Amino acid sequence: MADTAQRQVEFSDIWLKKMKTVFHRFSVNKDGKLNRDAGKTASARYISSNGLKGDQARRIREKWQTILMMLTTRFTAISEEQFINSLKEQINTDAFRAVLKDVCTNNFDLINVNQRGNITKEEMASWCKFLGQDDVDSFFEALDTKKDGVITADEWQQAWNEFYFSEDESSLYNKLFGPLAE
Ligand SMILES: [Ca+2]
Repeated sequence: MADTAQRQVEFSDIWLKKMKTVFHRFSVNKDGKLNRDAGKTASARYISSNGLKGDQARRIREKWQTILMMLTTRFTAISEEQFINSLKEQINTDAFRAVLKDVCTNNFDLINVNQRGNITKEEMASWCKFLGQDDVDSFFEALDTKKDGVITADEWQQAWNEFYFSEDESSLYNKLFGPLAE
């Protein structure tokens, strides 16, 4: 498990499904595109469901925009096909892995609404709601590998590495972005 980040991705069916899932989870506007508008819609939804105001709301909006810009790389709007092709081109490069690490950090920061360093179960429940992930308890338990009741940045990074680089069909992390797309 420790060497996932070094593994070469071979674009298996399970991997393609996972990447499609990411696209569908973030392209919330249902226009078939991932773009900044999708970021605005998603952040508005997230801010409202967390009841955030002022600086907290502003921070969340900025995080969403950062994540969306990183996910769409050089495009302003990206289709599912472009998204998958762009991932195939880049996933096995060191440059992409560095960017992905940044996206992961931004995502951790986004979920960590209360900014206390670790993600609590309550914070994760909000994120699960966004993902359409019903079983918060088992999701949280799978992520909390050190079993201390919070998700640390390391645990989150580990989950992202497994999700993006593992092609194991039975990995606990396959549902990191919610139920898998078909
Ligand atoms: Ca933990």
